[in-house]
Amino acid sequence: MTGKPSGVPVIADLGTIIEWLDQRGRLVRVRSEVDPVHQLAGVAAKFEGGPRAVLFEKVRGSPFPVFTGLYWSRALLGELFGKPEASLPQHVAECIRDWQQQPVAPVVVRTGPVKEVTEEQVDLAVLPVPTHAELDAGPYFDAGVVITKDPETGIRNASIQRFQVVGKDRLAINIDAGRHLELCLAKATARTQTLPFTLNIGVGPGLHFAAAAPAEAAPFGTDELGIASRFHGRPLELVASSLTDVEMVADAMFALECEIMPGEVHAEGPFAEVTGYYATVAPRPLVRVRRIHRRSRPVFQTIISGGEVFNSVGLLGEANVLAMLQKQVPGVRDVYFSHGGCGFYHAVVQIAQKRAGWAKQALMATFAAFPPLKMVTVVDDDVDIRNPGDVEWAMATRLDPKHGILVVDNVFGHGLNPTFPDYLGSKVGFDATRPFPHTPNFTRARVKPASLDGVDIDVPEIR
Ligand SMILES: Cc1cc2nc3c(=O)[nH]c(=O)nc-3n(C[C@H](O)[C@H](O)[C@H](O)COP(=O)(O)O)c2cc1C
Ligand SMILES: [Mn+2]
Repeated sequence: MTGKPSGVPVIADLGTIIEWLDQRGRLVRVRSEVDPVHQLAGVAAKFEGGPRAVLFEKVRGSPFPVFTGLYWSRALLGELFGKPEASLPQHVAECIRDWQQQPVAPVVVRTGPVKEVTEEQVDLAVLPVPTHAELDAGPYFDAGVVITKDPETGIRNASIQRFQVVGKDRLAINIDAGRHLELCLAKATARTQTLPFTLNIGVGPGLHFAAAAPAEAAPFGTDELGIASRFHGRPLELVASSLTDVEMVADAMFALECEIMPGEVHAEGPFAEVTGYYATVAPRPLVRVRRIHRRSRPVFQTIISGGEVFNSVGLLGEANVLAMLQKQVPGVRDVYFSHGGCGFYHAVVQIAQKRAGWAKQALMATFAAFPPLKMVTVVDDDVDIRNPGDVEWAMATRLDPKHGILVVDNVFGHGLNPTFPDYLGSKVGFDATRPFPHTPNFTRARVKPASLDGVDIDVPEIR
């Protein structure tokens, strides 16, 4: 990788991250040429969830390599951030809290690696944009950070959206209900203006997490790029665009200068989503790509829907729930968004109850802290919230279905979840904690821990 910024913390720059992974045996290198249509995703799927990310060195039809898998293992993420994996939500919550209390604004610098090359003409076909799942409508950008500005106030917003390639310089974008990008687009439309934005591809997890920070943590009107500054320990660097006043990320691998044309739409979908289902086909906003900037030897980043999204949207959701609960509900210890729950539909909350009724209080506060959640299960502090078997044990032995289940009807949820057509459905909370005060019949049986030091044991091979 040329153009590597010097003195930048590892997590700030994808090029440095790829070298770091390589040195530690955490990078699978696919040296043979792969087809970006289906084959790339099929090979990546073999490594999904494992301790290594994957670099595809040769991708048919493009001179640029493709990288995937940075987020599919919490063990890998924990090592990258230098934190035990179970403490990641707490670490993320602390960085966001520090940013809320003392924002560190990004700085605009004169130039950066992303400006090494500006393509003469916009032709999206030169980029190695993969087509992942069998029924996906075509190639998709799904790992780029969208930076735009509120057309009224000029305050920046950052987010991640999926984009289907629908022409040489055209994309169709999916903006879920309630996103800040939707608000910015509505404001631009009201002024009969286009909405300019930059699509920054190939960035580090500090910026990725900043963009994925939910609205509950980073309300509209705050420049959430500052969260990346907190993760990096120094201000995030941006560079000016050539066509509009919306900046690009100085250390990105690629930055596309784009605009959304108000009122213009194009069929978008199907696309294999994080739910394990295909997103529906519908007319969605059309985007014009006006200019492509890149490093001289860039790496394109893609995300296979699944574990990578569980550990980005999900981890950020966990961090927000944890921060809210620790303020509002005494005794809350930990939160986990289970992967069986698509990473952000089912929260498991651990509480050391101090008083009867607080487990239900935790249920309600959790739903309020992260609207996409559909299910919340609250367990005691002797239950391992990251072990689905242990959580089921608590439900099987401690949940009183008559009094411990809370159902809320007609409530806003995540539109990608097929049980929330048009973003409306029902949610369920399970209080799987012991009755308070605890009685001996709910004391968990345990064997006394024993040491194997100095014990002569013969464990045979199984034949
Ligand atoms: C890999 C990935 C893909 C995502 N795809 C979309 C998408 O297609 N549409 C969308 O509205 N949100 C998507 N999200 C979620 C938003 O980026 C996220 O909720 C973000 O906080 C929205 O920004 P906002 O709070 O400024 O509205 C995606 C998140 C990730 C991590
Ligand atoms: Mn926002």
